[in-house]
Amino acid sequence: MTEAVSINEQNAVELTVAPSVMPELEDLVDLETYPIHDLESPKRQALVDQCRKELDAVGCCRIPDIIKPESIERMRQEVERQRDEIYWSEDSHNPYMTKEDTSLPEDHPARFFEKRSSGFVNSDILEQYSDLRAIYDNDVILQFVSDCLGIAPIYRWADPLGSNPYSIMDEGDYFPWHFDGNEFTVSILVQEPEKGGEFQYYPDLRTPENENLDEVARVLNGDYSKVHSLALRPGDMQIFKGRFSMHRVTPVEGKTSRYIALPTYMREPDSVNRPERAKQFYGRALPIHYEREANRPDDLID
Ligand SMILES: O=C(O)CCC(=O)C(=O)O
Ligand SMILES: [Fe+2]
Repeated sequence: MTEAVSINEQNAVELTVAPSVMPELEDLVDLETYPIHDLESPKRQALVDQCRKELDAVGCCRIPDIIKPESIERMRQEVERQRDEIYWSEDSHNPYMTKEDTSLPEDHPARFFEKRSSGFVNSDILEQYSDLRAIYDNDVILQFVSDCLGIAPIYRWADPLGSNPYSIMDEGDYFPWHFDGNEFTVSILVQEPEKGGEFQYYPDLRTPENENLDEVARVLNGDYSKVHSLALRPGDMQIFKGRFSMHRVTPVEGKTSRYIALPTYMREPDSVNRPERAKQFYGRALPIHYEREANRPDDLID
């Protein structure tokens, strides 16, 4: 067992000890309410049907209180222990996380830049017996997400930094409008801010065949008539299609930081973030990001 002292810059000093065994599925998920391990269970079938309906209707589904409070608390403590390892960045981004291209018309959405400030605990530094790692590695959960999406097979993302990070936002931090490099994301709020930090998204704004640039530009210019807002609560699990639904997180208000776990999934096993996106989000690009740059999941700008 390793002992770690961590200092939360905004709050108090906390002493917690990293877990010494890998949590099992029943330590992570409320299996009584949600028997996702029992493929024959009518309860599971009803839940999957409900999730599919929600995903079709509003591009996102929410499963309340599926992750056990003890697991949420262990994840919160893991983030606190990792506070010194958080990659913080302040940068300007367009929705595609590409560099400015001045050959494009000025009103092209790729020329719309907003300032982001936030941090990530990248997937490669999760602790050995991390609950987030356990959630991501669990095949029952993978199968469940696949069934909810109605897409099979799906794969865990091959990106070593972005596959299952924690996203961290302190007071005043803002995560601007963007599409993700991966197709599907499960989000699990680990610590709720006092105010703000609201997840907003436009369901299925683009498809692999259609960038829908005019509509993207309308949203960026402030037309939020088709934008949905998600009330995230610690313990809930959301499944959303971040590559196709443009989304953002509004500024966090108050001294309590917003922590969220973000396991991600793909329809194919090999592609990773483009190097530029890896640098902008996670602070560095690794050899794999350059080696696989030509290997894209679709022809979207990114
Ligand atoms: O913090 C969230 O809810 C989502 C963050 C996000 O969109 C991302 O990391 O790509
Ligand atoms: Fe995102």
